Amino acid sequence: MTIVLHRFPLSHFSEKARAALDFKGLEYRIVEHQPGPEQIAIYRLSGQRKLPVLEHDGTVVADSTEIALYLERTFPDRRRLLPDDPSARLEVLALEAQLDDTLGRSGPLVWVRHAVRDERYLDALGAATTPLVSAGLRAMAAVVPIAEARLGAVQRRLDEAERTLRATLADLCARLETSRYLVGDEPSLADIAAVALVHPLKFPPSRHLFRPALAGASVHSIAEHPDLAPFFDFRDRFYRDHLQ
Ligand SMILES: N[C@@H](CCC(=O)N[C@@H](CS)C(=O)NCC(=O)O)C(=O)O
Repeated sequence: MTIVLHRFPLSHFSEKARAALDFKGLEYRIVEHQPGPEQIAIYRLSGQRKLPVLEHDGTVVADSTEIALYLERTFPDRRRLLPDDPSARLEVLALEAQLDDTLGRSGPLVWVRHAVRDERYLDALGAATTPLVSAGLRAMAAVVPIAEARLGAVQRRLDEAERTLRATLADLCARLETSRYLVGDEPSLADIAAVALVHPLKFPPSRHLFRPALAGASVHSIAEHPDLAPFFDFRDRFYRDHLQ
């Protein structure tokens, strides 16, 4: 049995699929890709251009949710991502879908907005990623603040993404006041989605980071905000307890 995970190094959806593999306790190999012309190979493999993509014994699965559900179906004896109880199961699936939509879509926009203004973070990424990624970030750092200042539509879109992201993380903090995990007292796919989809906002304590030096690098204004500490503390604990 060989499992291969194709990912982009900083991608939060890729991290969600990887976290699901860890949670199930499966062995796997990671193949790193870069956005751009390499995506032709991803298209040839999976019929679409996005990552993550999983290969397992001749089966190819795209999309982080599909990958998690495939692993759950294929390895039912491993630790469960979904509860047996039908109503808890629905709640987990609904929260996971909501997080894909909120953190998944708003995260990259908020990340760009704040990362380009965070010199410490840009330096950490510059030292720990490829020259191409570093140059791309520096180029965005020059362009994004100007686009935001001059184009009302850009500013409105980023404001909306930031409201969504902060409200979602505040909701997750509230959930953690009343239960050990996001849905009840057992970890599930909803937790996997939440902890992984904030990936580049604060790189987790994981041995599968693109570079070990990324661990702990954070976009300060979001990940170190005291109101959001309960969630980011939970996130780091979850990695230590359940992932690698
Ligand atoms: N719904 C997909 C979303 C995957 C996705 O958007 N991946 C991004 C990286 S985080 C990507 O491949 N972007 C490249 C592109 O859109 O060409 C999932 O859950 O896996």
